[in-house]
Amino acid sequence: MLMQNRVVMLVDFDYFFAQCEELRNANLKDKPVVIGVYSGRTEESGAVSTSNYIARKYGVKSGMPLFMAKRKLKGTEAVFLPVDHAYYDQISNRIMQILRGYATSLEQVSVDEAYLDVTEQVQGSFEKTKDYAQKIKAEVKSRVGISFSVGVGPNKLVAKVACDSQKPDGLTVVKPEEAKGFLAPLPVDRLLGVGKKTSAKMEALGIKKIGDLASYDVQKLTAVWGKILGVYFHNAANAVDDEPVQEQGEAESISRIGTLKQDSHDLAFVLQKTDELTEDVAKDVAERSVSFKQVAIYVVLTDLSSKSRSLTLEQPARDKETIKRYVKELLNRFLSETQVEVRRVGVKVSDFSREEPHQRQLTGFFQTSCDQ
Ligand code: DCP
Ligand code: CA
Ligand code: CA
Repeated sequence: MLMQNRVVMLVDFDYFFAQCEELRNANLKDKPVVIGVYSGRTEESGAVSTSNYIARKYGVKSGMPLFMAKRKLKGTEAVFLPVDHAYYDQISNRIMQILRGYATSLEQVSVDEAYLDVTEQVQGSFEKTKDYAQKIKAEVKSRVGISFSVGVGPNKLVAKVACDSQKPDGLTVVKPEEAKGFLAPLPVDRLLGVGKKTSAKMEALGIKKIGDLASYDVQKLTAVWGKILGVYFHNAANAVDDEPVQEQGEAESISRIGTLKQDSHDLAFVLQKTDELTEDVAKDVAERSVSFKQVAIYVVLTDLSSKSRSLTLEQPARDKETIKRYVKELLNRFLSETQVEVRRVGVKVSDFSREEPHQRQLTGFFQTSCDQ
């Protein structure tokens, strides 16, 4: 089979966790913002998850201890915030959903990264990809408010390196005939799978740049790293990568979590909040056109302990009322087991399938009959 010229895009959201925080609090935008993972041992202990580009100018980096980031930002108006994964997942899902509409296949590789195969959409033309990428950027910016960087190439490997070469809000297009030349001057560790150890070993062999690796004898590479890895390095350096953009299965769950206006042990009061959350969960379910078989609640109590309860339905469902009914049942049971008040509460559906729920055909039947 003749391999058609592919057009592959990598989308990587800019300073993602920090940008999400800026989105819900515009006051942060002109200040250094650091998102921290607090280990909980002392108030200060923990590491930097990410930071906005203002904080990066002061030398703040992901993985750095928080006390060090604080030291670097001393005297500034820096804001430190704890990670809020549920919120970032929510934003990520919304963007991924939009991106899906622009590609034949989408492969999500992390919360803030996805490969898109857009060959058909741009008719295999790299000339058209710049406008196409701009259009996607503009739509995500206006609908969600998040900016991202894009790399376009003839395969995933080149798209990834292209994306990394210009951030934030970058757009880098590398045509097939430019790919080898684009990679050649870059250090070998820019290739996926070449870490510190490997690059040190390569340097000892006189291989520093990707170009050095591309022209290095492949037999010698396999002698050192074995056949699979040796051939991979050789191909990668030569911009050869046939890995398809592969849809992963459905995301495991859709959830929302929120804080009650006041701590409470009252079922009706807590239900007001979960009903509100269920509205959003149900919207996502409808948008993704999936059915779920599991409904769960997540509860954070005033003593900060957290609990979850779930139940499995006999038939897959996709409607809001089903979620509300089972959330009520789960909450009712839960509240009767504890005296402690609830502080935060979450709703989650999971165990997805795409099959139409049994009832829908019936409901559809009744609706059409009534309309007539
Ligand atoms: N992350 C983390 N710890 C790390 C690296 C990343 O918790 N050591 C999290 C926070 C990031 C998110 O993953 O927001 C995505 O990671 P990226 O490496 O893509 O970094 P950013 O999106 O923050 O910044 P960039 O603009 O460089 O992509
Ligand atoms: Ca990113
Ligand atoms: Ca990333």
